[in-house]
Amino acid sequence: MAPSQPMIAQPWTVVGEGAIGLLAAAHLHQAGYPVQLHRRSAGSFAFTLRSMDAVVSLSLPNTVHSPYCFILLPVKAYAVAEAVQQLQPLLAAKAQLVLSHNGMGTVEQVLPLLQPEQGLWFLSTSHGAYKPDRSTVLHSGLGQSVLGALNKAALLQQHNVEAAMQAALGPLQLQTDIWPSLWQKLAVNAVINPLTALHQCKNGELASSNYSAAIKLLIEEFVQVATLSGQNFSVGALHHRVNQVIEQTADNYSSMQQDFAKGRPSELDYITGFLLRQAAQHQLQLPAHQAIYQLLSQKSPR
Ligand code: KPL
Repeated sequence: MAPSQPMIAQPWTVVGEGAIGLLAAAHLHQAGYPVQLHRRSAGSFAFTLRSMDAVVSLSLPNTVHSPYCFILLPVKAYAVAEAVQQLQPLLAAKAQLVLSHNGMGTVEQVLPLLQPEQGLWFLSTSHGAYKPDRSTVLHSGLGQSVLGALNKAALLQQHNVEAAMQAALGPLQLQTDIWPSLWQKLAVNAVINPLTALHQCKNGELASSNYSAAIKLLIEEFVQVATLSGQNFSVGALHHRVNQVIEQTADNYSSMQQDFAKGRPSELDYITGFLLRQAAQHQLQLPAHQAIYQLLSQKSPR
């Protein structure tokens, strides 16, 4: 047997100071990876990570080293393309970029912004984290993640990216085709997020019979557009998954509920909006998703 290679922990740059990004950054740091944050304000960022079994305080430097070789970009879908445009001058020729957000439609925006040898990945996670204040991150729900390469240049660095993301947001499953997982997550988000944003309720309230008809319609329409887009799901299996997430996150407010409550931009255009754009390409109408999109669009800026 060949002697095993010593693992070299590659430096990672985490963009922003959102809860999931800081959770990942803290885990990478604990696993021995050099980590820096790329954020607007200068100076290092000190924060405390509280999880079920530990409290850790750490301070991470702000972008000391460039070009960046390994980058985790856990920013909201609507901010991804602009963030990549701004980062591009700082990226190494063979940089590996990992996107992680709700919704779909950013991969098509980002791929043309990359150079031929820059790799693109998507990580979808069910870890729950939030910031009760600016410098505290609460790891509120243990989850898992799936990771998939989105271009050929990513495959050349598979080992390094997979090992780091395992440390950051594991347990991690590497998928050769990440799209079915992203569509399944989209189904959950396209039901729970707009309904909770519209009715300003917790996820668990969707278990009430008041919402059964709306949930059924949204899932049926989702299956129609997914099928035309080459993704086959059964209504029953998606219903089961949506109910499971409603139950598991019953006490949470969805990210879109919170965005609307706080008057912030939301991922509506990358969740419901994405479905409507896909449907339009196939001359398909999605009346339930269309109605919820219109109601929410009137409520707040997207
Ligand atoms: O991903 C979520 C979100 O809030 O954005 C769900 C799964 C709906 C949990 O709330």
